[in-house]
Amino acid sequence: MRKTGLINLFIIFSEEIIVFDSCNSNRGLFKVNIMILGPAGSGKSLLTKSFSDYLREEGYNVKVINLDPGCISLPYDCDYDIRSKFTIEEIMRKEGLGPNGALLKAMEKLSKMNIPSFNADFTLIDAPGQLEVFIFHKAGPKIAGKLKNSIGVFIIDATIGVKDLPAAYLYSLATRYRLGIEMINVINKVDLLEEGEAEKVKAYLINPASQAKKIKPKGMLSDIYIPLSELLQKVVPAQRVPLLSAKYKIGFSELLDMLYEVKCACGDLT
Ligand SMILES: Nc1nc2c(ncn2[C@@H]2O[C@H](COP(=O)(O)OP(=O)(O)OP(=O)(O)O)[C@@H](O)[C@H]2O)c(=O)[nH]1
Ligand SMILES: [Mg+2]
Repeated sequence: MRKTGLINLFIIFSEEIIVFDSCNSNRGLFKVNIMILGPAGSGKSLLTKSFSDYLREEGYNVKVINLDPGCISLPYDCDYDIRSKFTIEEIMRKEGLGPNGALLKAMEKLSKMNIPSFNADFTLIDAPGQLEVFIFHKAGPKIAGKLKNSIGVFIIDATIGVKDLPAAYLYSLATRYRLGIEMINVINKVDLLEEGEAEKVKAYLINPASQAKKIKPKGMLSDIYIPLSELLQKVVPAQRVPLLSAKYKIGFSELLDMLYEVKCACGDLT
């Protein structure tokens, strides 16, 4: 049963049918691309699987795209898989390249291709495993630019710990800056944290400057931790941060709410 589906309006523009769902509640989300981004191993593929399952259980029409040409297996069935065009292994073999050279080549190829656009409420896009190659290569912004109406979900691995959060946060900022898309930061793998630790992580991300003073970092870190946290406070928009577990499907309704809020641009994300 769709969570908020009270009224559906069908509006026909030329060949396209646009469905506005429950227009009385700001939940008219339609045809949104969700790019699942994050460092290697942060849980992009598992989140793609479990969040797409969750959305389907909520009654949404969901499609899934895999843009990672380097993976061997995936935990979900996809509607479009870049590996049907090329894989890292193939490029390495055919072009005599090492893994990183093949990755660069793959990103170039990807930037020249058309990525399908589905008529679905949500299209989840599992980004390449080596995020740094994707975002720092010129292909990354090109690929993101092809995807209309997209929102990034940037995964921070909960196990990084509060002291190292500024580094993860900077990575998310760099990704947002390079790809030029709206971004929601999420913390994944909260099931692995001790009680109380998840709340500390969340408090830092919402209010880095004041939390940094409580953490009292030592050594070289102390010189940069507080100024860096103050800078983050200035440049990162105040936003609440869903605590997720892709493994146990925790925090998904908060993430869904935030996606709606970003899309309708009228929500308050704090
Ligand atoms: N405990 C726990 N493990 C998780 C969670 N999410 C992902 N994992 C595990 O983390 C590992 C990496 O998950 P993936 O989904 O492959 O991560 P990824 O970001 O797609 O990895 P690459 O594509 O290789 O960069 C796997 O062993 C997952 O089972 C979570 O919420 N909790
Ligand atoms: Mg993956």
